[in-house]
Amino acid sequence: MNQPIRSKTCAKTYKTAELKVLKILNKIDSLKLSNSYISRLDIPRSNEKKGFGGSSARCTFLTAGLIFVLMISGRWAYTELLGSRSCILELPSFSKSVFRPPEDCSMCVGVDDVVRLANTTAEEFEDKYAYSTTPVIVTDATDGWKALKEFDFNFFATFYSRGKMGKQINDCFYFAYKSGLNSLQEVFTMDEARANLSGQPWYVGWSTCYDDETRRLRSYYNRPYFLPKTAESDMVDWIFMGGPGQGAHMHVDSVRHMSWQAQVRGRKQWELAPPPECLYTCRWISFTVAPGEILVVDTNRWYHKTNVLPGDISITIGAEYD
Ligand SMILES: O=C(O)CCC(=O)C(=O)O
Repeated sequence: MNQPIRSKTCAKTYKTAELKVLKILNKIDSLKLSNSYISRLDIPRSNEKKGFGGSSARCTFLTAGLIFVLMISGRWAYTELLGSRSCILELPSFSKSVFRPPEDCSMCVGVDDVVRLANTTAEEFEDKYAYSTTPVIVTDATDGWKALKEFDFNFFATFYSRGKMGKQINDCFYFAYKSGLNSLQEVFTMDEARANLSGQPWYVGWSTCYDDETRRLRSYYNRPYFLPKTAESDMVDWIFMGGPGQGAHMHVDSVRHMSWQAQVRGRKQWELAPPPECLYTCRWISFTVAPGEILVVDTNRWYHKTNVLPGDISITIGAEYD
């Protein structure tokens, strides 16, 4: 009898905690406080240790235990009964950020701004930045890219109207954000005024998932020259597109590797927030990426949100590298 009641309490505690953190982040955001002001705030820390003995700790422990048991039994059932090596239970993606291990705040202490670089080398980049948590913008890595001239809404509408894209090599990811557009098909059949950014605002993102799709898109841009020589990128690219005032909400990723993102059109503002456990020791960072610039940031560790600035449609293309 007790178990369901406890689980419900746990879920509620999580939801409340999550909402509180989001409220605080939104409040900080709406006050437009400078990074230096936020990091100087005298915030009482007497509650910091409470979590380890109180009901929230019990909830964490119980929920983690429950999930662990479910995963193990799911895996066992699948392997034994169906003879497969795949997992039967896929955790929802939000659980990855809820259950991520606490960060070591040395990842963000002293990282106060984005570094702007030009004329670097793959060796220097690998040495100093490729696998670090310092966000970097490389300003000279898209020279000669056809994408800069040719990518716009109509390019992608035509590109995705051609049907067959080869062999599927990955899951196809699509993010509607607040657009209400539920698929790429809906994106590319929206009315003309909206597509031209004079109707209801929209912003969407998606990953490539067919081999010819990625291959054909890659003929419009090159592998950034500064990536480490040995770094591989799989056949998956990410595209984000939409109008001013729109962007991705604050979140942290759970992808496998570091990634780069080239701003092909438009200007986009990024805000990076330290993980919640480092909010008192690290700063928020905010910067703008302009057309032709490439951003490299560890989105698995920095919480991040984006906002397209007034002007042109924003189109970015990027990929992970190992
Ligand atoms: O480019 C954007 O607007 C969002 C990118 C993002 O959220 C990501 O790469 O995880």
